[in-house]
Amino acid sequence: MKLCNRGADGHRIFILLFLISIPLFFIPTANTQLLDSCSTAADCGSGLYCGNCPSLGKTQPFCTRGQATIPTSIVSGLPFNKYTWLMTHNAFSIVDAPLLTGSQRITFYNQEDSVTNQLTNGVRGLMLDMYDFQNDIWLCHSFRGQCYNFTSFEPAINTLKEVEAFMTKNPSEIVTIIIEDYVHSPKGLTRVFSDAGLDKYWYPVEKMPKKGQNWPTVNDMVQNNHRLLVFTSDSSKESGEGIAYQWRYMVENESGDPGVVPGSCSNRKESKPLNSRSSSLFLMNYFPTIPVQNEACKEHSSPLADMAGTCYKSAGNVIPNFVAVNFYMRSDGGGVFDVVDRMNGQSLCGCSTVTSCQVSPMSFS
Ligand SMILES: *[C@@H]1O[C@H](CO)[C@@H](O)[C@H](O)[C@H]1NC(C)=O
Ligand SMILES: CC(=O)N[C@H]1CO[C@H](CO)[C@@H](O)[C@@H]1O
Repeated sequence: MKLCNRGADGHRIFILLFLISIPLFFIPTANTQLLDSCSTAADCGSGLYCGNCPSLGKTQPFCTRGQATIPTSIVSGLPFNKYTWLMTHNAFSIVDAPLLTGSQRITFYNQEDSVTNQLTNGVRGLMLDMYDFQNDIWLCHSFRGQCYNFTSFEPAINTLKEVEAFMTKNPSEIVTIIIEDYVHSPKGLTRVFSDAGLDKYWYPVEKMPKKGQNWPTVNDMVQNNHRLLVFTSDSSKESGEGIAYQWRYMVENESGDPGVVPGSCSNRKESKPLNSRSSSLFLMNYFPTIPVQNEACKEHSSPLADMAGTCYKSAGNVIPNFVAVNFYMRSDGGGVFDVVDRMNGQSLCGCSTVTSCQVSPMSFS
């Protein structure tokens, strides 16, 4: 039997909050709803921000979703691989990031807010490109396996410390990091993660399911403090440093432009076929090769929902565990947040969206 809450959309809750707020604040215009017009985020209700989408002909700013639902706060106790998480592609490649080497940067940007803000908004997966640079490990959006001043962002430890601070403050949250790994300095990655204080949350590679079995439940992972999953694209790091080689644990369909062709969802060449059952995690890439801020809201509207259906079929009816996007907050309303909620609803309780699932008695917040 399906246990879905009937009519449990934000609507009723909003009206309730609205009615409560009137006597308290006497501001009848407060708590503007999704899609209402706005001039700043303060005009919009909680979890919303003030966005726009000129590429869909919407010239006036309006309230759009800006925060993910944390699925474990509604349904807990299931294996980690039953959940879908929002992931930011090149989480570090942030518009307006300071120029630490003094050189102008010549590269593409993929996000607009800090990693701390991304995590606070419910992003639980970060894609980071790591390089040897200036006798340290840096995050760079570069090419040919080498970082230059003009493609550099910041020392990796800065971002990893943001992750550490978030995980320490939020002891029941699980975070996944996927490294595009160009680091050759011996034990360089091991050192930077441990210097950031992240080794205490490390999920041991020897405990990762290797034959497509279920992962432990999210509750077990939290109880054991195995809350940080790190994957590298460099296969030698698994035996060398105990860092999981991504392609042993995960299938991934094609990224970049081939990943956004409607009706097609092919695996990228490093990945096993999407319908392979020998990996229990599935990452769905959904971003064009060249990121364009003003186009992202269009990409995150109906084409994303359609693609989610296509990839679900290609993967043999498996729902993605990670949906990786650029400019994650951009949408024409619900965006990637709604898509992830629908995926979680389907896989966690068989309901149309996760907010319709009945709260499980064992839920932790
Ligand atoms: C890169 O930046 C550093 C300062 O951080 C500077 O010392 C170095 O000369 C720069 N390299 C080039 C090639 O501009
Ligand atoms: C190798 C593999 O699994 N490829 C599949 C990727 O998805 C498309 C459908 O979108 C299938 O046709 C391929 O077989």
